[in-house]
Amino acid sequence: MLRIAIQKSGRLSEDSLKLIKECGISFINSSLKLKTESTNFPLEILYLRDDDIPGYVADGVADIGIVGENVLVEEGMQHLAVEQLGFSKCRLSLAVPKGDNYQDISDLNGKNIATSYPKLLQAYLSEKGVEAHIHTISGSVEIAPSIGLADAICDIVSSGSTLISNGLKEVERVFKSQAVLIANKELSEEKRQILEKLLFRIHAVQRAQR
Ligand code: PRT
Ligand code: ZN
Repeated sequence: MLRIAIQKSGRLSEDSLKLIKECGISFINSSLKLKTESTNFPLEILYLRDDDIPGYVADGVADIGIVGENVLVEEGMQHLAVEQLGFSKCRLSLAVPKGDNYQDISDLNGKNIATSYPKLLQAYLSEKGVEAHIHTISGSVEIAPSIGLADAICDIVSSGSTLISNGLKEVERVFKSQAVLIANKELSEEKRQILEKLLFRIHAVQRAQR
């Protein structure tokens, strides 16, 4: 039996479940349960917060998982990645108030930047030779400039409408992300064979969608 961790409820949940179903794997879907077992494939599903998934897979509590690359790389767990899944595409971007006369990244020297992704942001700023003050906050990042907490933000963007409605404009793309399948590094031979079967089916689903 292979154990997969997917997000319990959020932007990855629906497409993660859809992929598993498209692989021909059936299970009883109850939103109240934290664990379900497939009725026709040796797979058990654990429903977790997305942030906890890389750690659980690294520790072997779950064998495999589905998580956004943004969370995976921020947590320093990119070595667990097995396969990009092509959904939940988004980007981590820097944004400033729309009235700012922003020229280039050097404008951020000495500025306060609010983000939930301090490591990804720091790596980007270091690469560009910019020194800024990073304020790590866990949510509602977009309101930080309007309440005087920061001069700029670094947050996940997909359509861009959240930035617009908070009077911000996107000025730099820091990281491109999509959902990724991750796996524990020390799977037993039996589990590795189940993973191979699952990957075979995932590839078939991906081919059919092209
Ligand atoms: O509760 P849990 O911890 O499990 O979930 P969460 O709230 O931390 O994550 P969730 O469900 O919001 O996102 C899960 C993953 O989906 C993220 O880690 C990304 O990989 C991916 N993803 C894709 C997104 C978005 N698109 C997205 N638009 N994650 C967040 N957003 C947010 C963003 O933070 C901003 O507030 O949506 C807003 C921007 O959207 P637009 O369309 O207005 O630009
Ligand atoms: Zn989360």
